[in-house]
Amino acid sequence: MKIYIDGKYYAKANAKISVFDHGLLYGDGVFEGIRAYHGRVFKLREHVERLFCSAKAILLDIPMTREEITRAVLDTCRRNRIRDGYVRLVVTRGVGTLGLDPKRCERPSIIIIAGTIQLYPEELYKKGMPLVTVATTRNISNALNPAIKSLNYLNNILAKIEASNAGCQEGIMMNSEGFVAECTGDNIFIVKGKQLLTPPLSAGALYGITRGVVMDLARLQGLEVGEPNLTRYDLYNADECFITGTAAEVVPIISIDARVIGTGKPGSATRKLIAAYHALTKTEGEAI
Ligand code: PXG
Repeated sequence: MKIYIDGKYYAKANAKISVFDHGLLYGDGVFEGIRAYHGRVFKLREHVERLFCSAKAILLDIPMTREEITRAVLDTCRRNRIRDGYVRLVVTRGVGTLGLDPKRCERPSIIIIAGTIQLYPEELYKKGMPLVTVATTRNISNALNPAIKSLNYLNNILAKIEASNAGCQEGIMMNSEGFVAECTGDNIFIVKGKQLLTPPLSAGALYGITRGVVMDLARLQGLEVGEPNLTRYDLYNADECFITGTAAEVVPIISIDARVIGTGKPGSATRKLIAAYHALTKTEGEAI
């Protein structure tokens, strides 16, 4: 495995950054998780754009252009002979002092890891997954905006621990007003009649790339797509439910807090969207 750090490639054992990097000391940095399918990197432009938006929000000046980052991601995939895999793109604030001040950090570091991915078992997509809601509230936007894909993921990790303790692989987080925000590493959708609904970004959701793709596919399939505030009641009484994310893709949800969703089996709209998503990953993306 060859890992990219600041323009150079290192073997896994030698791919290291300083203990004084504020990415480690304070979670001060931003990241992206990206998939490669069939020798192409899926939605690379969108991921690079979101990385720059996250960086801008934390006043971090990435010392490379969008084009340079794009080329570096593709080159890292090439050097690792990745055709199907997962890319982790990280920008840290860089080496600084033990104080908080990011101005004292020398230069942001850019890290690209291109590897394989631990996928959910195929069976899960056919049978569906149970979910629980968790007590940990999603970060409020005025504190740490969930739109920023920052290296500080403790809010999500605390929620993930709760879900895991309850025997679930994902958990649903509410915002401080009690509306549904998103899952710990995935966006959430419900189907109600002809409508496909997902929480608005203002409810505390990440602007998910998969979320956007699925909304476009749903419109093509004749669904009305909306982004209203949703409550737990809305989830429990949905016809269908699914979650989306780069790693998970589209996973059907069959129960939430022990309430059976719809028929208790993946619904027809969900299955159609899973098929359409797979078809897209077969044909789209930047060639490695
Ligand atoms: N919400 C959050 C909080 C995320 O971290 C998504 C939604 C889905 O976004 P995309 O753009 O991927 O459709 C994410 C995705 C994991 C994991 O292990 C998930 C993410 C990052 C790293 C790991 O589940 N982010």
